[in-house]
Amino acid sequence: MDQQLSPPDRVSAALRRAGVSARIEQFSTSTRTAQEAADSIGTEVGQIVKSLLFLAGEKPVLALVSGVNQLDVGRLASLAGAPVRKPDANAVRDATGYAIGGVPPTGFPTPIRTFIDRDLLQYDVVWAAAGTPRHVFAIAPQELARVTAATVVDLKRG
Ligand code: 5CA
Repeated sequence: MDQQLSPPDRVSAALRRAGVSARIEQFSTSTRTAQEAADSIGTEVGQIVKSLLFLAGEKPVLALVSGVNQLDVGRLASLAGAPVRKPDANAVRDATGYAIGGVPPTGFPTPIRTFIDRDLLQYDVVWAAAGTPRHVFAIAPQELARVTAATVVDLKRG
C-alpha cells in the first residue's frame, strides 16, 4: 500500500481514507518510547498509544495499549484464540511496513486484527506513532477504535 510514500505519508493517507483529518506532527526530539513521546509532546504517558505487534500462530495481531499500562499477554492470547509471541524487529517490519519505535496503529499493507486498551477511552485525545520515532498524531480514542476496527477490551496486566 502506497509504498512510494514516506512512512508518515502512508499513515496520513490511511487516516484520510478512513475519514480522519489528523495532522501528523514531527518532533526534533525522540518519540520512540511512550515516555519519550509524552515528554516531547508535553502530555501524560497514559495518553500515548503503544502499538504492540504480536504473532498469534502465524497471524499478526495488534494491541493498542496505554503508555502507563503493561500488556497482559495471556489476555491477548485468549482474545486471539491462539498462543502469542513477540516477533523480532524484521517480522514487525514485514507485517506492518514500519520499524519498531514508529509502528502506527493503522496504515498497514494488509489489515491487522486489533484490540484497544479500554483505559485509552477515558481521554479526550490520545497520541500514536505515525511511522517513525519522531512522528506522532493526535486522535480521539473512539475515532482510533473506529479506524482500526478494534475491539475495546481490558488489556492491562495486574
Ligand atoms: N513511538 C512510540 C509511541 S508514540 C512507540 O512506538 N512506542 S511502543 O511502545 O509502541 O513501541 C515500542 C515497543 O516496541 C516496545 O514496547 C516493544 O514491545 C517493541 N519492541 C522494542 N524493541 C523490540 C525488539 N527488539 N523486538 C521486538 N519488539 C520490540
